[in-house]
Amino acid sequence: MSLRILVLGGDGYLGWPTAMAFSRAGHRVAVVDNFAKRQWELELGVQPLIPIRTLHERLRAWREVSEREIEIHVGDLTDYAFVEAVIDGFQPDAVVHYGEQPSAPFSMISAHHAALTQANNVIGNLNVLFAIRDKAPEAHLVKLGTMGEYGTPDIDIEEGYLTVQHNGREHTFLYPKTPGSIYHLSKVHDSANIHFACRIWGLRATDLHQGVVYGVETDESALDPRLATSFHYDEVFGTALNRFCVQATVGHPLTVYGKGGQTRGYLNIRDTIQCVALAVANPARHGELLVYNQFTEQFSVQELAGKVQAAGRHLGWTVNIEHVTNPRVELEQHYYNPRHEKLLSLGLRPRLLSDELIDTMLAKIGENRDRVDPTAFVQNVRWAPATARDAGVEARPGR
Ligand code: USQ
Repeated sequence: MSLRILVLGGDGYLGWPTAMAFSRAGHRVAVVDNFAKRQWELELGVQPLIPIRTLHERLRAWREVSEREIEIHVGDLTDYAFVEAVIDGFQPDAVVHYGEQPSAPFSMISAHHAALTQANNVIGNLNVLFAIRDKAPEAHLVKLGTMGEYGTPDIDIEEGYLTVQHNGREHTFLYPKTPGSIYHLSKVHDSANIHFACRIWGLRATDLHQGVVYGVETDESALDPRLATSFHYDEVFGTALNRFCVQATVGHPLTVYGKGGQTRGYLNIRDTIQCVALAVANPARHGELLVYNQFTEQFSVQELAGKVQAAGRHLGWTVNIEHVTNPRVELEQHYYNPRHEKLLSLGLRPRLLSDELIDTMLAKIGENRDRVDPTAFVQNVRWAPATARDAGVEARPGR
């Protein structure tokens, strides 16, 4: 069945390949973006590894390659009139919402960047909720949240909810959140607002608590160089494995923060596309908020660096691992046991991180090695002044 799918943040690392995948699968797709991310890249002086065409050029290339059309709406999600007009006009069956400031370090640069992140993300998401309520109440919201909303609690992490027994009674709550950055907090606020919209207005939504994504290309982006997606390796927008692969390629030591025991859930960019497609194909009912933990396997940072080091050595490269001072405030050794069964039960077939997969990434990155700017690896964003970091605030529970 062909659906009408609106992809918010359709110019981004994940939004653009998602739009192409839905279009290729025969759905009618429209993308929304205001190119804010491109502006933030200019502000910080960083660029994606592979040259990225303008969105209009990519849409023309997509039309040529696939003989399919993707609609475009340029505007800001924090502008309610714009959001309402797009949702009213397109009447989506599903709204896939990636349209947020996506970087934890970016949100920690200054008060301005923190406020920008929370205002952009929280207000944009609120506008989407109101516009769905008033103009397309049948639409299913598929929202990209993050595993980082949970933080690293000392108990198992459930998928979205936790049932609490208290004084002989029992209630199921959204799982308690202890996020580690202002960015991750913005997603916690989003989750609470989405939960509210489902409980009070009867909206239908799926909140995907996604882990750290890696990978350079998808089936669709690989069809033509003009369709490449925005792959970052800088400290602010690059994620761990992507950064390590680029660092290995240019002979820069792998920047493991602190002890490297920080463990997170990871998934391949192709699995992001698969998970979002599964969420769209299995919509929530009215009044229901489905929450899935969207990752396929977990690694410590040190384990990841070790895998990249081994792959590099296999190619005859010298790859050193450097334990640099952790710019973040986070536990470097901790319990981590998040469940992630729901997407598997919907049919997710994970593409796990194999040596071949790292080799493929290294080869693709190698084609663009001349474009790597090593000064982008370290941008000195600090989570807290040294005095506050030394106080060990992350580990201390309240009284
Ligand atoms: N890390 C290093 N060295 C580096 C970069 C990162 O040791 O050079 C460590 C970090 O300290 C952290 C872990 O690797 O412990 C992951 O960091 P990351 O930068 O790959 O990911 P993170 O900041 O958590 O954010 C990314 C995406 C974000 C998404 C999130 C999913 O940028 O949009 O929400 O992954 S999750 O981590 O599950 O919250």
